[in-house]
Amino acid sequence: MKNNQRGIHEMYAENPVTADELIWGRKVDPLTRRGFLKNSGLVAMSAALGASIPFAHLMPGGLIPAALAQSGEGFTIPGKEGLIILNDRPVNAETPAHLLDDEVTPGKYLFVRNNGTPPVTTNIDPDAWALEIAGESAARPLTLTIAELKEKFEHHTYQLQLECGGNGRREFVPPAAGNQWSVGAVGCPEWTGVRLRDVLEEVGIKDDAVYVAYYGADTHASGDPTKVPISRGVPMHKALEDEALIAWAMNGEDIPPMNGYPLRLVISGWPGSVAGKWLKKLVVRNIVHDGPKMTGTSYRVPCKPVAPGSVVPDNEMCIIESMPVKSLVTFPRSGIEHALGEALAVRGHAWAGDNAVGAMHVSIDFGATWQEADLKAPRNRYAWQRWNARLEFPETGYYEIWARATDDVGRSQPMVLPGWNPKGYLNNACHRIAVQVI
Ligand SMILES: Nc1nc2c(c(=O)[nH]1)N[C@H]1C(S)=C(S)[C@@H](COP(=O)(O)O)O[C@H]1N2
Ligand SMILES: [Mo]
Repeated sequence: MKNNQRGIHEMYAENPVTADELIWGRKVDPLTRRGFLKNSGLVAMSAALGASIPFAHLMPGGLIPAALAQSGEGFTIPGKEGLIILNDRPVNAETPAHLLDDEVTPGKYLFVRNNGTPPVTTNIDPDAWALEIAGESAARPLTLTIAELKEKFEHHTYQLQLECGGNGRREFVPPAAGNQWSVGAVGCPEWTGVRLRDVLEEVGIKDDAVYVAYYGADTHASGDPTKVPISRGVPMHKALEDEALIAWAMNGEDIPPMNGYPLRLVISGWPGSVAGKWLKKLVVRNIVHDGPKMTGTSYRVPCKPVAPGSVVPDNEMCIIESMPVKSLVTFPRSGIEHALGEALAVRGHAWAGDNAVGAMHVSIDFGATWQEADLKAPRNRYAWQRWNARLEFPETGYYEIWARATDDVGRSQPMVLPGWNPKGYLNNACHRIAVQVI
């Protein structure tokens, strides 16, 4: 069954329309995505899912059933539990959706995204760790130890979401190179540190400052000491926000080694790549920062929509800023059985980059009708928001629960893939889980 599932994935990744036809005999109009399951296909799909599909006539074409779309085996890496390893050199691991159910993401469940080789931090003295603040637009360059940071500046704690720009990459057609993240390169722990703004004020920001960027203690995967794996930044207005932190603690404890111990930048709402781990140096720049992974196709998307597979010239690529509105179903876990006649309590989180989430809806009929879910306010700006719904099913069979968030300016998650881009960023298509009603 495992190999079989991988086969289905590969086929859907190659071409969802032909996959549909080959596997289920479902003819799909590639333009409208309308597909019609003939009796034999319906029988085959029901057999694969182990139940009849009451809303089969509403099921869109070219979409692998959620019950078959779940990720594979769970692994463990030190300090982490149940994460799915996507790459071991460097280590990249995501969290299955049902392990993201906590209001505040515990360290063991926070995903890991490494661009290079993490530093060895087992023998360091965290208080002596030094952070240098320099750059052509820093008036009085300075080096501060963590002990000095803690002593000199006010401490702040916020719950801040962190999502990799490539979260959801796995669904793009044609596929994009890079870690094939499913839905779990996201989390929302609580971070404690000092405001980046307070430290920058101490250093002095020159009038020509436009960007603040980081360097970490990790090394390039090639082993070449002259190369930097990643060095990204944000414009001044983002760096000066209240919630932009230089943090030494996560959930009241040391930051886990793989998430940046002993010091990291946490800037929320934008791709996680702006949140430098193992923070060694900040630079205040008088130009848009040009470090590794700021240029080319890295964390940049076509400024205007392009056809899937397009080659986009460099000057038509724009740096990703706010992440789009998105949500997860974190309970129940996909694939559960549920008794007919009982309401099913469903819940998850929703977030919207620099915005707040304004509304949350769920569907059990492949998006034909939607029911409004209860949505809580965020604990603070940039914290994800809890949503809850109760669902009733009309008869036994296979269902998918689809979840759709809308941000506070009216933008909703799409039900199919949003704009294709060369590196497969910003996929905020609706999350869906499978439920068997018995
Ligand atoms: N020094 C350093 N900082 C980094 C990275 C890295 O590879 N090195 N990866 C970035 C990316 S792409 C993301 S999505 C987040 C991931 O944070 P996490 O591994 O703590 O989940 O860290 C960012 N900060
Ligand atoms: Mo990322």
